[in-house]
Amino acid sequence: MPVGMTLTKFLHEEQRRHPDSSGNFTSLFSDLVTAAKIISREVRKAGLGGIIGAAGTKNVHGEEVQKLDELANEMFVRTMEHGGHLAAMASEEMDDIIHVDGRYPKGKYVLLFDPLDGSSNIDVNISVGTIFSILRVADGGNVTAKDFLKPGMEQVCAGYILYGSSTMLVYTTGHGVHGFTLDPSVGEFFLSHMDIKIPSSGKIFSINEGNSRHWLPGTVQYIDKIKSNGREMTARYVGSLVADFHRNLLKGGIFLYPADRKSTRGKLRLLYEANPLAFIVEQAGGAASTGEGRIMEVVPGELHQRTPLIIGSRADVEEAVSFLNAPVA
Ligand code: AHM
Ligand code: MG
Repeated sequence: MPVGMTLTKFLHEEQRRHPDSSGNFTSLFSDLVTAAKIISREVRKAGLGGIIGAAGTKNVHGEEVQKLDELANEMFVRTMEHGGHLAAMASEEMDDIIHVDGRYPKGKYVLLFDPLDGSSNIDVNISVGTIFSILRVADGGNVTAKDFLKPGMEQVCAGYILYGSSTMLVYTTGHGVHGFTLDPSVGEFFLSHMDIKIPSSGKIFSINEGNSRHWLPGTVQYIDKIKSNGREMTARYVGSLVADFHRNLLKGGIFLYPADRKSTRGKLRLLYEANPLAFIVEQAGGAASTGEGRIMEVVPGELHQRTPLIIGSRADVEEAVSFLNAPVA
């Protein structure tokens, strides 16, 4: 792996290697990296700024406090809107799509994002992250919510920024998955994980067992099986999808937020969470399923659609899906 390879340099080299990736895209991605650095800075000082608590409270200066997830949302929009490469955005935090302000030129991409995934973990200093997905649109001047309702296979780029023990950016444009770590003293992301491949199976399973009373029989049988078949599985569940996913991507294993009797369509959002992570995991050699089919092939019906998500090492996902689909005995 090349030493001292910055994300900016890597993006330019990728652009040269893959003639299908345009300069516009590289420039859009650079804006995104800037947004990532700004949010990372805010997350790092959240405990000092008094911005971890509920919105509507006042900080020591008597100013209105914004919750960190709302702040991250606003910073993402503000940093991205004037670059000239986006036609519109959609955020997990906002009901409707966000049109690029008329003062700025419109581009041919749309950006979907979850500004701060795992927001229930912010107050307790556990890793959170930003997840993003980029689609190309035919007519940037005339974008509607329908332009966002594309199956995951149409993503041109997806990634996440994890604000963990270090800040990492992991992304794919369909040419493998690469990870970069922010060196805060230099203010640059450096290549730290080149061409990430997820192990074909792993020992980790991640599921909220507190929901077990709502589970469908297939989920019960699958979890019973992996706990008792001598494979020495270990449970890990942080409750920030992006953190649980990242760990399993590097170590191998499976994450499940299946449909159950309480959340009949699952909990996680197809466009902001499942699709981008599905693109990444497939590029890393893994798999992502709704329990019935490939996540990347689901045709969305609405912006904030939920989906069951079973994602991780390919063999583990295939095994889980065979249980979830099994006829009830
Ligand atoms: P959020 O986007 O509002 O933070 O919600 C999504 C989060 C995921 O990060 C995480 O995997 C999941 O919700 C945890 O849900 P639960 O607490 O039901 O296990
Ligand atoms: Mg989320």
